[in-house]
Amino acid sequence: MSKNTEIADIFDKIADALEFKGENTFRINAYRKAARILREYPEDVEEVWKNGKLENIPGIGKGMAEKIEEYLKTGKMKKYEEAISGIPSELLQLLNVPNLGPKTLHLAYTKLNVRSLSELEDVINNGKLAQLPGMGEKKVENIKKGIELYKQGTSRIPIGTALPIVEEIIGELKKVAKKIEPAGSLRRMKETVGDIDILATGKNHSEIIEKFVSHPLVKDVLAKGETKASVIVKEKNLQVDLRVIEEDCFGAALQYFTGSKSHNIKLRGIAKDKGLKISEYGVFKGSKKIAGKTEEEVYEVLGMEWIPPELREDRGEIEAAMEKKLPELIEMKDIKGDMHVHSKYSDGIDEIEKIAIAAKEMGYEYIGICDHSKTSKIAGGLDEDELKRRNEEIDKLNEKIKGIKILKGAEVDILADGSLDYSDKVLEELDFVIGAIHQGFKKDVTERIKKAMDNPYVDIIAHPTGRLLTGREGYDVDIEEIIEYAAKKGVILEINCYPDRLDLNDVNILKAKTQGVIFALGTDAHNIGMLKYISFGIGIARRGWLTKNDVINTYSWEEMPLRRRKK
Ligand code: DGT
Ligand code: CA
Ligand code: CA
Repeated sequence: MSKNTEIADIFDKIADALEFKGENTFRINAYRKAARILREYPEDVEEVWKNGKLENIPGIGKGMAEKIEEYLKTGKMKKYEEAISGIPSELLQLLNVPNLGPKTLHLAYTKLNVRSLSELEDVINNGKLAQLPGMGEKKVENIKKGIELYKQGTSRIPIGTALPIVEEIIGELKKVAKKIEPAGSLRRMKETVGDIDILATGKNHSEIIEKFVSHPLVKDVLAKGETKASVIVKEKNLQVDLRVIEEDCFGAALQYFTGSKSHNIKLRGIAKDKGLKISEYGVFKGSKKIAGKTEEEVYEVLGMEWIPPELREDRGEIEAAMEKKLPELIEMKDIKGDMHVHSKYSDGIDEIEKIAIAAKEMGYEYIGICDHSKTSKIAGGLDEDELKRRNEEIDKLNEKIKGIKILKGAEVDILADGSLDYSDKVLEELDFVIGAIHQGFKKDVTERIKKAMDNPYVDIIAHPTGRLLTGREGYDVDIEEIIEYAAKKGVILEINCYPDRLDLNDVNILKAKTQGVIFALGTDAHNIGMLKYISFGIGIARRGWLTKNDVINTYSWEEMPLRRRKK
């Protein structure tokens, strides 16, 4: 784990502890903000400190810089020890349970002596929690839901966390393996993964296995045999399984271990109907092997087109492959720009110029700068004057930098009554507008989003469900109603590519596509390093069966089918 993450975790724990103790929100937010900045900062904080430049990190003031320095020097932080003193360690973890606030947790701790998840579940089941002042059945029901989410969230890992780990391991194994591929849910680009499955071929099996179990990321070796090994890596206790396969059945093994299980079960049925047998070793007619070296030939002997891994969920892909009617899925090379990037004007780290140059280097034609609007104060939202200044800067930069168009966008808050945070006149001056819920997650969200969609200047709705893969349940929103209304009004729905969000998800994307909705990919990048998150969005889009035409980022700016142009 990098020092950035390590210190960010400590700041977050301080914030948790202060929250639990009921201290002032201003101080709590200061730690949360510092944690977020460190987590997202592209450079190694230890290096920055060594160069004496800690206070140059935007948003890190003197007080926080001192605490960071103290930790880097001594491995300790006094403020942290002080904040957590007197609180049982497992208790603070529980603040990550959705729908369980610090006040309720404090009450459960002081009145019912709850110190752990299992004790919390006990007082829910025996009805004692519901009897506490201010609690009641409904609140407890919500906490119970939160616990379920929490349990899922802690056992599965977002693909954004898993993929870099896998790439590091595979990079190392490439030195000794002839072929090496990730399989399982990771290859299918599922938003979270339970464990990682890697397949390899090569002459010297034991050399590959040795290299794997002795990788610097490995914490524990669970099993080590001649063709298979399982390890736990340091970060997030993720389990990684490696199988070394004979080359002539690599395709069959890759197909088998990519799954999904339901996809495989259906294939097996189809094979059987044809008098064939399919296994991880190949496809067999009697005792004769008729396919197995490549995945393509496995699908071919079953009478199908090769199916992209992202589709293998038994959602109709097998039927489509038999009729040779699989969609031509969107790819990275189709993407002409990113529609959701924050600049230094709001809570991003980088100057617009730097973002534009980075986007150009990625081969983009345009980049949509979307800063927050004025009501999002903690996120540095812009008032009308600041927005005007930012727009003027964009105009100047567009003169100056050739080969990339910078778009004047905004991520505009949808307020409590469903109105937008800027007047129509201000919205009209922008190139495009993303409407977003950032407050009142449980209050009339469906109605508010629909009302926002009535405004002709709202082109896109940001992260439509608001869920976070690391634990937040999302808004109280009827997503089906939103999808239907978006289709009716011609509003674009965002696929937010930020790895904690991936919102809309695959299932909702497919639902929306079926109703004729189109989509916008936006990384929600807060620094240029995050522009690469676009690949997670493409993965989810492919899982939602999207083709090039379904996504506005594949159009040139002039031809982009924005709603404001169709009036
Ligand atoms: P995960 O790890 O929970 O994110 O999901 P997967 O899909 O990676 O599942 P995993 O790691 O349990 O197994 C990897 C693949 O192996 C799975 O996608 C399909 C295949 N597989 C596992 N168990 C079975 C099974 O009982 N029958 C069949 N046909 N395939 C299986
Ligand atoms: Ca797996
Ligand atoms: Ca596995």
